[in-house]
Amino acid sequence: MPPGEAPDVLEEARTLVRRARRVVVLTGAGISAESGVPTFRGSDGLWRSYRAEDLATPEAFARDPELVWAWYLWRRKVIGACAPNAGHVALARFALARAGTAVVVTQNVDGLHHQAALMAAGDADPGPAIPLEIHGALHRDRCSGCRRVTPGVPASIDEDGAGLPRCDACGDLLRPDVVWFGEPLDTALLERAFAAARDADVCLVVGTSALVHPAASIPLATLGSGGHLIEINPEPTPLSGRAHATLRGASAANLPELLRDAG
Ligand code: BV8
Ligand code: ZN
Repeated sequence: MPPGEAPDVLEEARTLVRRARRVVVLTGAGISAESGVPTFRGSDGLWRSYRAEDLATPEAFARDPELVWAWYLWRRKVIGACAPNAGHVALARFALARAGTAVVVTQNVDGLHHQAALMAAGDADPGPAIPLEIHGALHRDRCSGCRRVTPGVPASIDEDGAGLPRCDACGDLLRPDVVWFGEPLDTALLERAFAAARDADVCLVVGTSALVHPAASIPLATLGSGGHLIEINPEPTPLSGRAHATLRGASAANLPELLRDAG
């Protein structure tokens, strides 16, 4: 029994998942915490005393592209040394076993769900476990001008003083291929996420403070269509009051327990 779990709540949550025809999962930075990726609003989330909301904006990039690129290259370096944890792998195995009736939606840009899907699938098709990355992906760059998407420049680029990375096609500044505050999310991806949530009998919310919208509204779509909400988080969130079962603990221990033989 993972720490912080009462047997009846875990059993109740396991029953909800086993009985669910369709499941949607929404994850946030907390699912990657045990892989060593700093969260956004936890004590480890600061970088040079800046908050994500200060740097992850078009205004910050226009004002000081060097500072914003330094933050992203630091994150690219940190995340490059991180691997999926037992929570990512359990979720990927579950999504593969459910073969299309379990949809993973993530706010994370660290790519660890995608890596876990490839690990869990082996030679099989990882498709059912590939997440909807609604806030983009840190390991890709996008051109500020022509929007061309390319593999991310190496995190070491700032060490050779090459200056700001520019687009080979049009010469405009590159930026990380992520969604900044004040920017719209990809509408097709977002609609797929909300459609999965509306269809789901269970929404599993893992490791998010549920403060960032529109992502934090995705679980409400499951509730709105009569589904159940299960939350895994050591701390309470604005969604906790709507949860039918709350596993008040870390996801790397709780997810494998919750999803054991639930595929
Ligand atoms: C938009 C990519 C419109 C970049 C990110 C007022 C009210 C409501 C909304 C708004 C508002 N004012 C402004 C808004 C809109 C704004 C918003 O929501 N702001 C918030 C701060 C109030 N949203 C936007 O701007 C969005 N766009 O609305 O556009 C529009 C439409 C048309 C035209 C123009 C505009 C864009 C939002 C996307 C921002 N980009 N990331 C990057 O990564 O650099 S958001 C960023 O926060 C990350 O994606 C992150 O995932 C996300 C949410 O944070 P969490 O994942 O929840 O992480 P956090 O650290 O907060 O929490 C971690 C949790 O894990 C904690 O609860 C902790 O207890 C738990 N935990 C810790 N350890 C563990 C654990 N859990 C389990 N196991 C553990 N071991
Ligand atoms: Zn370009």
